[in-house]
Amino acid sequence: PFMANVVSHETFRSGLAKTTFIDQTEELFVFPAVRDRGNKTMKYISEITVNGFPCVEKTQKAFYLTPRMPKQLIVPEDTPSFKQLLDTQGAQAVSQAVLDTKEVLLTDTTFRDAHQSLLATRMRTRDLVAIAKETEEAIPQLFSSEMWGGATFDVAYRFLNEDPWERLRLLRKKMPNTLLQMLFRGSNAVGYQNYPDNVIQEFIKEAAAQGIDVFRIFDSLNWVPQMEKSIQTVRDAGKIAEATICYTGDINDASRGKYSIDYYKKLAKELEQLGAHVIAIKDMAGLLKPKAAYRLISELKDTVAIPIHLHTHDTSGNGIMTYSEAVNAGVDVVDVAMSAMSSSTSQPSISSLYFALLDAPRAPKLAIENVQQLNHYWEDVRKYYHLFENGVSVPQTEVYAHEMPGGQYSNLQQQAKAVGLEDKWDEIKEMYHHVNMMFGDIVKVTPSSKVVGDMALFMVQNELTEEVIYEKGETIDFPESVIQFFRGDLGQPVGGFPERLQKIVLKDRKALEDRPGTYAKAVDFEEKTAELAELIGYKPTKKEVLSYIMYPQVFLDYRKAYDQFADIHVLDTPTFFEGMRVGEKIEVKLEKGKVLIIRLDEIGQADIEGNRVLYFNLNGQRREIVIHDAS
Ligand code: 3PY
Ligand code: ZN
Repeated sequence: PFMANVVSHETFRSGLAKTTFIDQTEELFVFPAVRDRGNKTMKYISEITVNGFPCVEKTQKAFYLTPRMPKQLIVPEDTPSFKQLLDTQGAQAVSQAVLDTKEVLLTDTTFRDAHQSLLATRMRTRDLVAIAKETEEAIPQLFSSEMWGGATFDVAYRFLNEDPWERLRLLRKKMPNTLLQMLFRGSNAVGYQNYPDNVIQEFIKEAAAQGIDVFRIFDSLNWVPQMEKSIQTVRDAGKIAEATICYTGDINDASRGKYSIDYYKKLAKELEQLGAHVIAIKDMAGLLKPKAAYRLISELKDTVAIPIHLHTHDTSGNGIMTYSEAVNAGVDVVDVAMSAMSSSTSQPSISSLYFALLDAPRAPKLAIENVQQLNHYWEDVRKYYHLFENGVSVPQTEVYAHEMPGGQYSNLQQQAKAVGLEDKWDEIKEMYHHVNMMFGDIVKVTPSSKVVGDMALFMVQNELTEEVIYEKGETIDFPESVIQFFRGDLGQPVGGFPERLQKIVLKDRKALEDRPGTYAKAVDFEEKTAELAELIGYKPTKKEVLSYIMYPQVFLDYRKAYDQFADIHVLDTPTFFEGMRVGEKIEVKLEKGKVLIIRLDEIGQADIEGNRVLYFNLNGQRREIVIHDAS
């Protein structure tokens, strides 16, 4: 391609080329494939520059510092690696090693739940990968890094135009000695609905093969039959099955009798008997108060012989105190995040916990100087994501009343805004609590939390009260998610459905009483592969087929965007979210030795149809891109 570029170049053909022609003519080095990618990249940049990033208000692009990287990390003395232990001796050995560790162990959620709960899950792979190796070097004592699953899977495709499997591959490569952990929604996998058993099984097998070591498996109603198959599949794959109890209510509040200490003990025992290697307590809303934590952990430690891993959210501001009590009671592992990505709706801060437990018998082993250096990176990178901040920056103890999960708070706020109910937010939170009670006081976490949220929004929007629902329910069309819930599509809630309301919602539809998975027809993977190949024009990988089965339209839209814009995951984050300023120059490294140097020179006036021309300079050549201005 180089010679072709030379002989076809205007200057060369005109005979005016000097001996410096090759050295000084940058475009000779722009080859067709790169040129095509250059055009696609500029097209994306133009779209964002003119119309802004989807779902957020368009703003002037801010100026950012280059994130500070750790300068000099202290190399900790020989630290046993749980990852090596898993690979050489298996999950059982890890479980035993955790029990044998005197200090409390830590899971770092910065790569998953922290940004899901603070920044609408929008953290890009690029910003995770850039600090992954340093994270492993700085804190090799971690039990695990939670970096995949939950909402990150669909959000990567849906809003970031990137492939979540690629995130896993890259992080696996950068963190070979750390247990990588994912959040898995039992029969809902990484989706919002029930999938056939063979889809659940194939997904787990593939995730394990691609590098996931620890599977935190939960069910959104704490219904054990929905977790059984997943636990077994993880065990069969030789990985760590962390079976989960979602915590709701308050064990020390006698008026919430449904979720008593005995309820949780019985559940823990059942999960242990199903073969869990670890029990997770998932306090997704941050409702576990300090004294209750002491009691819950003490009694669970007496009930089961496997490690207990506690997860909370710091919404109330009491997270560190809850952990401190849990550590005193013997909890084995707790979830924390880098300070700059911690607190409020996220996990408590790793650094705060370190100092809170300093000199305590079970203080975690950490080189705190290393942690603080990593934190500088996060202080700077978080600024890139200011468009997605949820506005909660101070403790909110009203979470004890509404019980909304950390990850749902900002989502529901967005949903409310979208239907013009922004100013009714306080009412919606109250209604959320009220709906929970109407539903019989259920466990609220994805996707059951979404059902409660949808119903609360529906009632506020239509000015419905509980009384009206009981009186006129026959004539009301309830939201689809509410109908599905009462039909048993998500499984059975603790203590069953409230019958009267169920009848009103379902009208003459029939409800399931057993596991939806027993009725779901197995997916024919060969057929799906052929179907997808037809749609995308090449033979998809197993990973792509799984993504397509779980999110057909989202996956196809992602492929379409990929064809249009190529791999825009290589763009720096400020440009990805905010486009370019006139006069700005950026560098885009496509791969080794292939760099696009892009300068935006001018944005033309919109023509009568609303189209604008953006004038770029790409590696020394003038380029124009036409974009429709949707404003
Ligand atoms: C998820 O399922 O994504 C959650 O984080 C639930 O807390
Ligand atoms: Zn969480």
